[in-house]
Amino acid sequence: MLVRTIVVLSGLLSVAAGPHARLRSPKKWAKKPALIEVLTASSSNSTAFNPVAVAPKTNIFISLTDDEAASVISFLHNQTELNLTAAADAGDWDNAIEVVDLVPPNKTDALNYLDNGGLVPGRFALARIAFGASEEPWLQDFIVGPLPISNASKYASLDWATTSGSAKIRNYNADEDLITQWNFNVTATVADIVLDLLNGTATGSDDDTFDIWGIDPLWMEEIDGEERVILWNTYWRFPSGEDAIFDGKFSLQSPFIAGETLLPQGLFFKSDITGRDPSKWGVLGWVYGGIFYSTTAEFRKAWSSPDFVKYELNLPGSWIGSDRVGEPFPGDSTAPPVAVQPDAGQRFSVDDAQKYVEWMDFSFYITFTRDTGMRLYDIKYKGERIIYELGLQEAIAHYAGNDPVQAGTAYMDTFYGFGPYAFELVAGYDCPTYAHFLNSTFHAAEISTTHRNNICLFESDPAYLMQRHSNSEYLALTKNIVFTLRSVSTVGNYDYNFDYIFAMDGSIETVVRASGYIQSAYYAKNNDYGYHIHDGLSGSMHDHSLNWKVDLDILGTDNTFVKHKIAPVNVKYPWSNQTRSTMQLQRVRVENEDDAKLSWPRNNADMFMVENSDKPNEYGEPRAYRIAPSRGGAGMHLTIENSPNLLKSQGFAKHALYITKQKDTEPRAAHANNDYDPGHPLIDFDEFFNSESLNQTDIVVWLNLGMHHVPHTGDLPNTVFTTAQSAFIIAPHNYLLNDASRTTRQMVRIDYNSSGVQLVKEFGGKMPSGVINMSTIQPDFYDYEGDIATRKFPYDPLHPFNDTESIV
Ligand SMILES: *[C@@H]1O[C@H](CO)[C@@H](O)[C@H](O)[C@H]1NC(C)=O
Ligand SMILES: *[C@@H]1O[C@H](CO)[C@@H](O)[C@H](O)[C@H]1NC(C)=O
Ligand SMILES: *[C@@H]1O[C@H](CO)[C@@H](O)[C@H](O)[C@H]1NC(C)=O
Ligand SMILES: *[C@@H]1O[C@H](CO)[C@@H](O)[C@H](O)[C@H]1NC(C)=O
Ligand SMILES: *[C@@H]1O[C@H](CO)[C@@H](O)[C@H](O)[C@H]1NC(C)=O
Ligand SMILES: *[C@@H]1O[C@H](CO)[C@@H](O)[C@H](O)[C@H]1NC(C)=O
Ligand SMILES: *[C@@H]1O[C@H](CO)[C@@H](O)[C@H](O)[C@H]1NC(C)=O
Ligand SMILES: *[C@@H]1O[C@H](CO)[C@@H](O)[C@H](O)[C@H]1NC(C)=O
Ligand SMILES: *[C@@H]1O[C@H](CO)[C@@H](O)[C@H](O)[C@H]1NC(C)=O
Ligand SMILES: *[C@@H]1O[C@H](CO)[C@@H](O)[C@H](O)[C@H]1NC(C)=O
Ligand SMILES: *[C@@H]1O[C@H](CO)[C@@H](O)[C@H](O)[C@H]1NC(C)=O
Ligand SMILES: *[C@@H]1O[C@H](CO)[C@@H](O)[C@H](O)[C@H]1NC(C)=O
Ligand SMILES: [Cu+2]
Repeated sequence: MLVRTIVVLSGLLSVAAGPHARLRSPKKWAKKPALIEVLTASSSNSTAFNPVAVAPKTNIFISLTDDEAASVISFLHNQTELNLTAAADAGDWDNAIEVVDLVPPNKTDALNYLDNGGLVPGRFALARIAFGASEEPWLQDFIVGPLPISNASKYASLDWATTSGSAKIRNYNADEDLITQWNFNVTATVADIVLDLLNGTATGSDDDTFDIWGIDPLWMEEIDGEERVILWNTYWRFPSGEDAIFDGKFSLQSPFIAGETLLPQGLFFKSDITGRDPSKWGVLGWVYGGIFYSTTAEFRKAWSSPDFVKYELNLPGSWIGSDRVGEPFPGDSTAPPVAVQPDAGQRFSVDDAQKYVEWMDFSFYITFTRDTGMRLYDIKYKGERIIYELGLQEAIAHYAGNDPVQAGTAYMDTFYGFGPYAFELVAGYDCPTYAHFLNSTFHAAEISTTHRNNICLFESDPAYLMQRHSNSEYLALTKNIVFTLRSVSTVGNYDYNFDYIFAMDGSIETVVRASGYIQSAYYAKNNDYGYHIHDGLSGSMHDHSLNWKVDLDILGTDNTFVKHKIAPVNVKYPWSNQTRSTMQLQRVRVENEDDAKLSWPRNNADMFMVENSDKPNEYGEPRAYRIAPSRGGAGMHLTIENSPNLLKSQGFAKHALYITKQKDTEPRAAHANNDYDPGHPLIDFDEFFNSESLNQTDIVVWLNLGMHHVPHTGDLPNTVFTTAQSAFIIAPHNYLLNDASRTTRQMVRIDYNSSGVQLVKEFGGKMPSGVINMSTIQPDFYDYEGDIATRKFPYDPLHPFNDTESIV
């Protein structure tokens, strides 16, 4: 018998030292087994695995390097007709580069390179420029290239990647500094009222009590036959300051405290900010306690009257900080179970420079964009591409409320970007200490910012098996070791955790979870829009709707989306005279874009497949990948029908999923600049639908994850990931002839009879061995370094300008 040194850890890595099968005949079972034979199919070889991969092909999707970004910025500054000002010096009335990113290669060119030995596709940059030097300011996307910049490089408006036909979008929000000034001019007119009602000040000085901000996107309203740009603002209390002392016992984590979005104060004002001349702007009214006052004078008069109703204050306190409070849980003072990587050897390989990854039968390329953060390309399984592109498109958070700010809020978060906020992850918390980390870079405001360690890759044991079976003679057990790719973006108040989880059965799960602070509402008269969750506070109800592009390619690009329906039917059989109520499997092909806006069926009665109808398996069933909801509100979509806030920018958020024909001109379901003018978006997803055939052609699935979020007291101080998560899975379906996880060595068969275990069959899976020094796997939180930022214009790589603050 083999003698092993077994390290028994609690939790994820516990190694059974003896049989733990359920006891069928306890007395006999208790006997010592006569013979234990340990078979290993072949001795495992830990030195043979190389954790460093070499990408078989250049990562043609990889983000621009710092040098590429610098050369694009320099090139654009040389184009005198763009009249650019260096971003660091630019004001509202200048033209300046906002973002530089990659324009991914067209798919046909990419496939020609990846599959047919064709040329590396030309590399092109996206440049997003804000044109402020105009009475009618706008933003515009340009394509610049080919890279590297040479005399052959050109720039052109990136019109073909829009549905509007023009990469220009009006900016009605160009004068942010003036708007801030305007807000304080307005708040000055009611300073005495605010001191009385809210016990604080908003003057623009450092010791202010209140922050002033409001709706997003801006609202358009026809007034006297003219379209006006409307901004509703409200007062938010800064969480720091004297109020932070609560009961003389707790103090907030000042000055690092967050949580302003838990401190709405219930006073709102409406401004007309049309045009660039603030002398033409105006205050169009106030709201307090659900009552609208159309002028400041009217509001003041009401406030002075004795019957004016004042509502309870919403003040900070220990309830806002996320530090530990309360009696400790019993047993919680000892270290919890922890996962470790035995043999100090990771079982996947990474090409760090090319951001190429191989794990078991999977391989893929990673990229990172300013708008959407981490993305995956060319996901192959057993050497065959199954997904060309997988990544987030947009994340809507659509609020509702009795007040004009909550009713006016419908964030489209790519406007802020998932890239800028995908900060460094914390080993030991965000990811296991043994995870492999990657850096990512984005280029905004002519600064290249590298987030160190903001993507992690790791294997883990989810602590439930992939397979098991037992009878009175044996048990067969297979471990479920999964591989996760993770990144987290803290966009304002929310922290979005994105996971792509690969499993040995050939499935890939896409998971999004949200934590962080809710954006809440003042409680007064808000009962129909959320729960009363604290003094003066309502948990403002809202919908999260996050859209993914899933460009599946099953055995080539000619694919069809087929609904496999579990259908109730009445059948009369030749062997019976009675008609029976029963069910059947029905296949319904989605052959046209007209039929391609889908919802998850009632009772889960449809299984959705992406199949290659021309590539059946040996039993004649088309080989397919199934796409299915796997956690939480997968397939949920906006509750609000035809949102007046989002207008033509919400086409992808009305159904569970959509299928369209793949087109280079339709690379994205949404555009980060749609938020500037949602009624006239650059990309209106509805325009993708033009009755095109989807039969055995290159199709793209656009799928929504999200949740209807009605925050309750358990969302204070922060929403927890456990209930705020949503996921879909793709899994092989008649794709292989068996379950692919049978390939893993991490399985065991235990044969037994009433005398005890007679045979243990292993399959080359290695037991963890040796001794673990726990101190070597303790995270060092002082390693947390934050970002590296380098200014690109003027560009001096030898004397970098460093800035650790985040860039919007
Ligand atoms: C172990 O790896 C070495 C080096 O790659 C190889 O020569 C040897 O055959 C392997 N042994 C087994 C049992 O796989
Ligand atoms: C832009 O012009 C400057 C000055 O003429 C030159 O040094 C630089 O190489 C140019 N940049 C590019 C990318 O052409
Ligand atoms: C160029 O931009 C500046 C502001 O940066 C502006 O004053 C000037 O009028 C612009 N020139 C042209 C030709 O548009
Ligand atoms: C990519 O496709 C678009 C739309 O067909 C086309 O206008 C553009 O020129 C293509 N880009 C390249 C680099 O070929
Ligand atoms: C552009 O062309 C000029 C003239 O032919 C040449 O001197 C220069 O080196 C070229 N620049 C680049 C970046 O290729
Ligand atoms: C704010 O008020 C000051 C002083 O009256 C005035 O000079 C300034 O133009 C105002 N700003 C805006 C944006 O209304
Ligand atoms: C108002 O604020 C002052 C100072 O900021 C504080 O001392 C006082 O207790 C507050 N009053 C109320 C009713 O909260
Ligand atoms: C990430 O960046 C740090 C700091 O520049 C560097 O030391 C490290 O090697 C990078 N990591 C990878 C995986 O490239
Ligand atoms: C159906 O009913 C007919 C008439 O009663 C009878 O002849 C026949 O055998 C029945 N068929 C079966 C399958 O029971
Ligand atoms: C759809 O494709 C299938 C498989 O290639 C083919 O049999 C069928 O005729 C096509 N349907 C139409 C309407 O073209
Ligand atoms: C259990 O199996 C072993 C090996 O086949 C056999 O020798 C033994 O008699 C069996 N015990 C019983 C109780 O059947
Ligand atoms: C910026 O960071 C680099 C690399 O860490 C360092 O060498 C340099 O001195 C820093 N520059 C400034 C201005 O802080
Ligand atoms: Cu939420």
